Amino acid sequence: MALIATDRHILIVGLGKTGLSCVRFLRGQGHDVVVADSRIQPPGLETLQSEFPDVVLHCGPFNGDLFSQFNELIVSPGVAVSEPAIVAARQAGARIRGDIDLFREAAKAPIVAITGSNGKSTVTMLVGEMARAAGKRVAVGGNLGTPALELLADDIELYVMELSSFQLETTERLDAEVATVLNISDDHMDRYSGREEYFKAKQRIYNGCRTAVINLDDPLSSPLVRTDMTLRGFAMHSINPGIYSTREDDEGVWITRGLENLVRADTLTLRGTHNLMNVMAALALGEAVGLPLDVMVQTAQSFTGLRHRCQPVRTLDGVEYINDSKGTNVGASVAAINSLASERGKIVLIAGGDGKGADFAPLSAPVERHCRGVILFGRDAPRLAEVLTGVPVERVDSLEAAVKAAAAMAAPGDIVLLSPACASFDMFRHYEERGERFISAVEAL
Ligand code: UMA
Ligand code: ADP
Repeated sequence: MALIATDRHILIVGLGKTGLSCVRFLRGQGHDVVVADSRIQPPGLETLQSEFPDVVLHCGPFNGDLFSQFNELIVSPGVAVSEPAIVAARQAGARIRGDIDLFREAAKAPIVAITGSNGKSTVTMLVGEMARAAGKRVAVGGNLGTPALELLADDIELYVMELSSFQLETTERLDAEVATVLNISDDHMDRYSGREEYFKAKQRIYNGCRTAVINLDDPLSSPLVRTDMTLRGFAMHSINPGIYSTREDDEGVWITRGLENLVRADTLTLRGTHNLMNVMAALALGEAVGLPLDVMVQTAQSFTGLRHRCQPVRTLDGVEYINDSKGTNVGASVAAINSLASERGKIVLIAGGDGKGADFAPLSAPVERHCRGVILFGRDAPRLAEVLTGVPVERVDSLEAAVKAAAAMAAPGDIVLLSPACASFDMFRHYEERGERFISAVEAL
């Protein structure tokens, strides 16, 4: 396609998955673009050179003088907008935004937008499955893996998007049909100046939304600025007209809608209280885009969840091994421990890695209450040990050694839980690799 003459001088910052998707999209629209990546060998290098040999790429430390020559920067989620070169470009008058803004301008179908500290992927996948089961042509992606711009297609009837705080930071307006902040607990404190900045980034998901789905148990889930949006809610044990909640009777725990019992928790394949919240959120989101309730309930019952999220691996000598490698922050691991705690036995927790600057203190009470002991590994093991003083703690050098130590500590009826409360990047490529290594080590026992 011939390039169009325009007064937009666009710099794409980052050449990972997102950066490449932005090059493809903007070139597809006939725009000239330049790319910058602070890495010497960015992952999209070869693909860019073969697909767009004429696109100029600057690798290596960001340069404020270069950035300031552009009037529009499309910044990848892995790059903070507080980067001095980006700040310089902004001061020189550039518009700073991200791929989600471009996506929103081009998307012709309604958007279901999901953020929160934990549960995003589970809820996104579940809403996607519900929409598919209801016969909708649906595209599912965003932070989940497929960059937003790669989902765009004329025949799509619904977009279901997982959005991270990094993506929302550069999103001016989303105009989602329905949006939610599932919950807020500390994460990515190495990227933000504090909780407030992280929380404000998440809040941007509500900009221009028609309906907001809020977690009534978490005050930080509600929109700070309420325009003329409709509010729908979900909460544990709080029966109220119009909201999704839970109730316990002789038959067990139910998910309810208003006063009506909808589905019994023990008929869901997903385990744990946090997953009841996830199912309630998915039902409320689906309802807001007109998905039939019976189809949504059936889908929720058969939904088995994603790998590495409280995923049962095997039971050996009466001990169940569970892979929660996606438990990459404190809130996630607290939820996993509380959800899996039972009368039958105790939990032996395997934790550690890169804590991303988080405060680990909220782990201490649930660990003391529900854990037989903790096996720590990885970079922030010493910081974790400082707060986990109420139970026996062992330090090891590898995940394999952690699995062996946990097996030795566990008694029949116990659960060995890998839920690291940390990112994996100090020792693994990503959380998936950490989870697969855990599974192999458990299978080798
Ligand atoms: N990077 C540099 N220099 C650059 C650009 C990137 O060092 O110039 C580094 C970043 O710091 C980061 C890595 O490269 O460590 C990848 O960054 P990226 O922006 O190129 O990432 P993409 O490959 O485009 O993938 C991104 C999301 N990654 C991040 O937000 C870090 C993916 O989420 C997402 O699936 C993808 O877009 C498609 O939308 C991953 C993630 O870890 C799964 N997300 C975080 C999380 O879930 O906690 C937010
Ligand atoms: P995200 O995409 O936000 O990281 P996932 O659905 O992948 O969320 O789940 C990641 C981990 O977070 C799970 O393994 C579990 O430990 C925890 N988790 C999931 N849902 C919730 C929730 N609603 N509240 C708290 N923790 C949760």
